[in-house]
Amino acid sequence: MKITALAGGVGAWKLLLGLAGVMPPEDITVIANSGDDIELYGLRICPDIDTVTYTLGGVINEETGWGLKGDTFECLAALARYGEAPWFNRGDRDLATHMLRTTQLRAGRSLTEITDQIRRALGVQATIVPMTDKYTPTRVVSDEGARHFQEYFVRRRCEPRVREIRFENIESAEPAEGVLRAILKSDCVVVCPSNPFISIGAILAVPGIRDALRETRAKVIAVSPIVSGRALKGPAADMLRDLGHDVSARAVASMYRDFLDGFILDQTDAALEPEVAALDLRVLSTPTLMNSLEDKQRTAHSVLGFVTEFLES
Ligand code: FO1
Repeated sequence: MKITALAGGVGAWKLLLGLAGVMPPEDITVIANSGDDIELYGLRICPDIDTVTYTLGGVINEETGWGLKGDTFECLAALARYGEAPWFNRGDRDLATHMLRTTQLRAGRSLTEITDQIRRALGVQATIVPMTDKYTPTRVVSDEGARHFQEYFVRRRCEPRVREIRFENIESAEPAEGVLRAILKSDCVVVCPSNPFISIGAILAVPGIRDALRETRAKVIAVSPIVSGRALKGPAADMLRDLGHDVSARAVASMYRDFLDGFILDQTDAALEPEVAALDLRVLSTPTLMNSLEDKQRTAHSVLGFVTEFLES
């Protein structure tokens, strides 16, 4: 079975690790959000691409969900000695990724090519593609003005109330090479339990991607990023509230319903099944909290079981 996963943020890496452990990883294509990308000290940083790559390469820092396991921060300490106050903590080995990427971009290579080179170097068998090769940084508009997403997320710890989310230059962006084919040719598309506005929203905003999701013969299913009215990590719940949605898994299912075939709720939200089914979606409630590797693989098995049932019906 060929699976394409839409992934971004800290919600996705656990499910991806689970899937790569219960199916041939070479049958997985990950379309990674690149809206979180930022340029600092002249270097292009692609947090969600790196989180997916590091996760599937077995080198992710599992405590934080970003950066490299066991990395050091000597470069940041050296900058601080010069009076700098870096608020975005890049590890020393993580910097190597940013340096290689920036040099290759300047030499005219695409983000897609560079992402592929890095994942192969880390022994990742799954295919990883950015949603687009264009730099389309996400900006969060609050009463503090329009700030880069990372300023909102890291520097301001998601405190400002969100008024609007903008994806810079997204109108002229095109899906990266292989993105539409992955959506149209796979058996199943899994929307990972990522932030529906920031991570998944950015991917859906790339012209052509949402249409492909509506058109594909693949079964499209999403795993809820909201469990019992809360986001497990990150600002998804705050954003649902700030942007006028009710803070529930049903609200997320409703946001995706134009391209979704099925929705997976956490077992604690089983009571929402009728409301989600009323959106003309197939629905499954199952444990989706993923802490141990067994949890991750158990949830991945449930996703595959749900999809298989779908494909056979
Ligand atoms: N998140 C933080 O909360 N604090 C950081 O200092 C930080 C640094 C960082 C460096 C590289 C990287 O790839 C990710 C990093 N992140 C950090 C996480 C990042 O903000 C998130 O992974 C996503 O952008 C959220 O989806």
